[in-house]
Amino acid sequence: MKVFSGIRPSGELHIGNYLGAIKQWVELQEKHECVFCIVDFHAIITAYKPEELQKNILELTIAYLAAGLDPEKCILFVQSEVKEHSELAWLLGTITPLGDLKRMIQFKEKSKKYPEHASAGLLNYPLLMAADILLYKADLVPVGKDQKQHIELTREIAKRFNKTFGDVFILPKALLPEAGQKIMSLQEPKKKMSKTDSPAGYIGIFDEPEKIKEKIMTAVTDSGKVVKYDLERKPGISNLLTIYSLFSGKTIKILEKKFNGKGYYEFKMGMALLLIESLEKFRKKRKELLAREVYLREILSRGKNRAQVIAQSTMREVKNKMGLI
Ligand code: ATP
Ligand code: LTN
Repeated sequence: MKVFSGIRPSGELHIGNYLGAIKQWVELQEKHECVFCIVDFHAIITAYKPEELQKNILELTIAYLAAGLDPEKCILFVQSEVKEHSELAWLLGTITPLGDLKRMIQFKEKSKKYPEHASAGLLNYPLLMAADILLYKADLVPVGKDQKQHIELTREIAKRFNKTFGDVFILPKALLPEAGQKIMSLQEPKKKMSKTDSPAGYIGIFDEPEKIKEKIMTAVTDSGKVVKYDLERKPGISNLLTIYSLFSGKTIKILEKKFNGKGYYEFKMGMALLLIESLEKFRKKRKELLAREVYLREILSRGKNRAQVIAQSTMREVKNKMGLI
């Protein structure tokens, strides 16, 4: 099977990105042909600082490697370095109804949250994402739940292209983890944990122990005392239980039993210790990689060359079918 996925270099990677996406990528690279991208063209559709973008790209490369991606087992590259992505996005835009783009939840939410950035780029974002996936003829796209709708749209676009011009594209499927597909904010447990929200709402995979502890201890819960999974009435505790369970490998039922009769303080302290320990290997690896910029650039350059070969071959087919060459 072929696998493609990407993350925007728009800030620190958090445990939601890890549990929803990267953890699956690390497993998939063992058995499948995987391409993982740093989608910088997707990062510039909302406010960003040009002087920080290159640093964010390198930080995300470090995060990919620290979390376990192996450049010998998968292709790692930066989206804007393979120009076929924007070229295909343009072509796909010519066969995509405007209404399909306007009904995307991410477009609705982000244009409401940042009305000053409700640009054509934001509206067209899913076309670029579809191009990313279709160029590599990916069967599977491992992502968190928030991206499912974009992958369904990608399927529709691929179907429409194949029907109009002849078969080129594979119809991709979203691959969501069984648990952890939507980790919620620690401060607003009814909202998704997000790297562009306030840092108190997320735990960065490289956060220092003190910070992890502080964020967990101040995570919003409820006025009760019982550590019990109840999404409706206890969204904060339920979210913490999900995270605890995924990092410890213990089921939520077992955790409820373990903390039966103990208050939230003890539960949170246990969780802070677990996360500090679980994330330590990431912090350690990051420190090593920070000093190896040349090595990082080499990985991205090799990834770019490998990705380009695939992307150019698909573009030749696409242009041929569309009568462009
Ligand atoms: P931003 O705040 O910039 O929108 P984000 O935190 O939502 O960032 P993305 O770069 O949009 O992160 O997403 C990267 C990957 O992580 C995607 O596959 C996405 O589905 C997944 N993901 C993001 N947030 C979560 C979350 N809270 N829980 C599970 N998966 C998530
Ligand atoms: N839109 C995604 C990032 C993204 C992506 C992709 C994910 C861009 N291109 C291709 C999977 C496949 C997001 O906001 N997380």
